[in-house]
Amino acid sequence: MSNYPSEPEFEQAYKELASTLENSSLFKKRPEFKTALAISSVPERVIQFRVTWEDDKGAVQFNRGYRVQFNSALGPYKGGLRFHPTVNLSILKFLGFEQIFKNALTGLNIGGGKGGADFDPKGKSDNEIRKFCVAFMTQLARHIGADTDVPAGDIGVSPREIGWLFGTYKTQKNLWEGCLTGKGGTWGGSLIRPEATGYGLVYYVDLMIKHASNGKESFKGKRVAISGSGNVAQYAALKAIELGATILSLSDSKGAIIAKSDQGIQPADVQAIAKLKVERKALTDLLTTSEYKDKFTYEEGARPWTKVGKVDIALPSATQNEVSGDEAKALVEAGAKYVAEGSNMGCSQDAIDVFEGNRKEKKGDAIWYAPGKAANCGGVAVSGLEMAQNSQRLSWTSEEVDSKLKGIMTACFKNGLDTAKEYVEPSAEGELPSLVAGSNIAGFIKVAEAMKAQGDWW
Ligand code: NDP
Ligand code: 8G0
Repeated sequence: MSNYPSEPEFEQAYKELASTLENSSLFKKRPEFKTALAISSVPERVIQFRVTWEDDKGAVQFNRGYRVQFNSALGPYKGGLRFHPTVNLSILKFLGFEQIFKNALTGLNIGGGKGGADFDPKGKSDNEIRKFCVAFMTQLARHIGADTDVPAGDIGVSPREIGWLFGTYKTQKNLWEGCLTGKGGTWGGSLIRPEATGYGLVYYVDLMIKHASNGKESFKGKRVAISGSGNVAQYAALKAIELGATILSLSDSKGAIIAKSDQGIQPADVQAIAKLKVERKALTDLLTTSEYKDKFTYEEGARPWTKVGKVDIALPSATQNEVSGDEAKALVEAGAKYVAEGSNMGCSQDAIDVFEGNRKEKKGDAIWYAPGKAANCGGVAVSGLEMAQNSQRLSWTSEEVDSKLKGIMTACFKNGLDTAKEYVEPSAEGELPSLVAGSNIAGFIKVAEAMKAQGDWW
């Protein structure tokens, strides 16, 4: 029976975490953690507000705005803002809930939150988007701050929107402080923040490959299917290409492009797509020229997973539930050995069950699944580094930030691996540890201990 009939996405995220804890030895060793789990599933605070703004015709428009301040045991609430017509409380609660444990896995002092609005930037002018950002922050400003809650971008919120939001906050509060991350590099943003999620994802998968192959293999020569064509997908593609991989696909909400040649999607193609996406256009707009028609086939309304042929690595990087159980089976059939979520809850529970089942059955030769909580934590980690730089009023070089990002991804991978070994009995010798169970347990223990110390449960 459902405890959250009107919040299916939140319920899915909660059950995914709870089931991995329940199927481990955690509650046998620490039965009191059951109370901590129940209490941590209720947000500390949920803020909902009305956003009215003026469109280019001078008419009034309105949207629903939200901020879910889920857990502040480890630090100020931290997590992105999503502007997308599908945004609702269930989606923001699932994102905020995952954010708590992901942020714990970064090893930095950041709590978990998420926010956004059911505003659709598509089909809006720059002027309308700016007006919306001003109206949104006019409401949100009273609830956030550098030591309270530090939002950032997410789907539909790029550095340009962060600029407009930041300017509104600063004007309203008369305060220049690190109240948002993902700011421009010349005015308080961290270098490498735009790249961080995609790069971090690839660094994480590189560690998976090296671990599973005993250091014999790397990204070199691997065939990689990627979904999405926004911030995460673009930088994951660029880093994987740099490490010698071939990118088979990218996609957007209308369909997928599949590379025709063995060379795959090239850096110049990714740059062209990045430019297109700043203009809020669809991938189909790219295919109006003969240059791109010769390079790619277009699969209308489809995700790439069943369209790419033989594949080694799958990186869902668009949105939640973008790999179904059947698509997971198709990926296994197509030879995929690694699946890592760039997107949050990119895989449906059915897909996770397929991957985890295969891992248990096939020991060393299995498909290995990494959850978003671990694999995409590089983005929020560099946001945490941006907060540290803002507090110190100085900026680190790209090399410094990139090297810290690599260190954080390595520690996160090792933490998930070691925690799985400690709390999950393998079904057979030689089985790869469950990164989903290990990462969930490691993140949860850290948060639960801090909550207990602060009197949130006893
Ligand atoms: P962007 O807005 O830059 O890009 C989103 C991409 O996903 C676009 O290609 C978009 O297509 C596609 N997309 C969005 N919604 C849907 C949908 N409902 N169905 C199909 N395709 C969709 O967002 P990001 O790249 O920043 O975020 C992608 C994912 O990664 C999200 O799940 C986000 O939460 C997660 N993430 C992001 C981090 C970051 O630092 N940005 C950090 C960690 C996770 P279209 O262009 O047609 O709209
Ligand atoms: O930097 C952030 O706080 C942020 C922004 C967008 C997404 C995420 C995430 O971890 O999902 C974090």
